Amino acid sequence: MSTFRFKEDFVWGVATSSYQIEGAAHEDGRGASIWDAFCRVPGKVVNGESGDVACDHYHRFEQDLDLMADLGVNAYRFSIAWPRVQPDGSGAFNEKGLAFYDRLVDGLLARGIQPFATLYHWDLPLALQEAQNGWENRDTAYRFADYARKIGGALGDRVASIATHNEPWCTAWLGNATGYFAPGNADLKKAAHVAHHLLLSHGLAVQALRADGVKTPLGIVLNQSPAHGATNAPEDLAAASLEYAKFVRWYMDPIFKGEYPAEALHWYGENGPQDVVREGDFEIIGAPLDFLGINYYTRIFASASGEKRPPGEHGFTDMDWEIYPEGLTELLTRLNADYTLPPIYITENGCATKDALEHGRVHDAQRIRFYDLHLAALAQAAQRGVDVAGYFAWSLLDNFEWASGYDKRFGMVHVDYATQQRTLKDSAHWYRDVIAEHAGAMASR
Ligand code: IFM
Repeated sequence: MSTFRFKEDFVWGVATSSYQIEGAAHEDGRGASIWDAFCRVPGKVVNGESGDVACDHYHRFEQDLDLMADLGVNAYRFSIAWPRVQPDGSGAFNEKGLAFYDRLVDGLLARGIQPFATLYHWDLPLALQEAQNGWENRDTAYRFADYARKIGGALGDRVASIATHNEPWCTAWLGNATGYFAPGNADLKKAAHVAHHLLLSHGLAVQALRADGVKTPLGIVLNQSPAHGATNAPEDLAAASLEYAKFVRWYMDPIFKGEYPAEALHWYGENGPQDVVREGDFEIIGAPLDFLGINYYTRIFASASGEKRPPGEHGFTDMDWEIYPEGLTELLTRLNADYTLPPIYITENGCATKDALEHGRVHDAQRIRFYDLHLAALAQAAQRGVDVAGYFAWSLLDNFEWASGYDKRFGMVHVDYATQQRTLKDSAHWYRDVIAEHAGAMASR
């Protein structure tokens, strides 16, 4: 018996993204993405791996939809590969690519599963990067809005929601400040420019979809964490406040308050976004939203004093991320106090664990505990007045974990990459029971 309860129409989902699962990188007219190119740069991805084949979901999606139906989820969050539907990121669209998402959405609806679409989960058409430096260029925001309109027209009548971006912090920061992700730039000013253009593209897309009469709920997905100082010393607390401003408020404040946080702007100094911010941008970025998606994995630990992160009550995942469920309650209650927000979905939450497939079973007890603790923390936030609409476990399948390649497994379904055999892990059985129990409890009310 689980200890948490959610409202009657709570959305129980699983999430994935295009480049991480689809494969079929060179089929049916798909263009190249920045990740196709990045994976070929020696040393960027563990074992030189790529999403060329991944989970071969492009060919096996019917089987994967059956898995979801078997789990009893009522929603599936997926992303659309921009280069699959518009190979160059501008100009002609690719009918075969669009047809794939058509089949996917229809397959979900046929199984009673609500499709939650994300327009951008990091796979920018390579042509836009090569021709105009991708998100560094303001024009890419306008190309994104055109692409959004196309998807709105093609799928808007059938999907349950459209999120513009997934985790723009990762695109901006990991892709451009540290070079850890595609396109691999290590330049703070570029990162600030990219972040601004991502936010702008979000607002432009929302405006364009609304202008086209798309009625689907629209939102954005942000990765967020509370930030804690190593000690209560003023320098540690100041470090935590700055990290929170750079990670959370850098995206939330423009969208919900119409400005960048002064604290982080000060830190960026001459490397900030000022050269690319134009009059009227914040009105576009602040276009009203129907939902906010939050991806939660861990907390930020900030130490100016050199104090190390303590081992923690729940330990660490295979990504070496601290398991800190109470941070989810803390984050959501703080957001609820700081902003006027639309309903919130937890659009990702999960953990990589060292899984072993033995005799057809994967005993991923750590993952079950992780989900259990975080769902309880989420229910706490709901009790404290946060409007929590749903939860998407990351991820349905083991998949291509970006710079970590296939080494890290986040799925509740195990994938044997040599055979593409799917096996439900213990956590998948557990999640099915939780969903069923919840549905049963609701029915007997
Ligand atoms: O796999 C990623 C996903 O693409 C974005 N959010 C975090 C996950 C785990 O690292």
